Amino acid sequence: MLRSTYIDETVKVSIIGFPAVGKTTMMKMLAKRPIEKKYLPTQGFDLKTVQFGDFKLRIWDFGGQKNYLKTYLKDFVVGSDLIFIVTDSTPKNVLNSRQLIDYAKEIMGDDCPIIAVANKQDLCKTDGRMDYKRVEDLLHTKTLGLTAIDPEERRRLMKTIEIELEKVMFRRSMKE
Ligand SMILES: Nc1nc2c(ncn2[C@@H]2O[C@H](COP(=O)(O)OP(=O)(O)OP(=O)(O)O)[C@@H](O)[C@H]2O)c(=O)[nH]1
Ligand SMILES: [Mg+2]
Repeated sequence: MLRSTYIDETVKVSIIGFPAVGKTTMMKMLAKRPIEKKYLPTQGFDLKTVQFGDFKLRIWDFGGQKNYLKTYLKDFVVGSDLIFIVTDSTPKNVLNSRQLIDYAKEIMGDDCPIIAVANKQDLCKTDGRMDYKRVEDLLHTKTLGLTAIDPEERRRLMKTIEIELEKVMFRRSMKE
């Protein structure tokens, strides 16, 4: 487990993506909340705190509808230490998600790692969704394959966060 020099060092994690790709489901997985399969679109954004070793992860789950992305993204993504861009792994959604990656980069510069999530990997075999490697090739961004409705996958997601946190801590120590 990654340790910090500070107790409860706070890290801001933003989860961004178009509607119904699985952002809230991913947030629930992280927060170890029961996963509800019924789709309830997030209005605005939702915020949860998850303790992870010495770290407090402040997780921002942004509603994917256009008006919310427009209204909230610019002001509230600022200060992120790590950004997840979630896709549902369909070709159309993945290609559209490029603009979100560009937008996040525009807001954050090179200061903040951006990880793409190829979600709904459970559906790859049935409906032509792309595997995470293909998504990674299209997005030119480090990509994690995920099935957010499967709580067994939490450990893998946390491992990715842990690796990124090491980089965040390194960057912070350089700034001190
Ligand atoms: N099969 C499958 N369904 C998933 C997966 N992840 C999420 N879903 C389903 O996709 C639907 C939308 O999930 P949400 O997490 O609410 O989507 P969202 O990205 O938060 O949507 P907005 O809040 O509208 O932006 C729900 O019915 C989830 O159960 C997955 O990995 N596989
Ligand atoms: Mg949501």
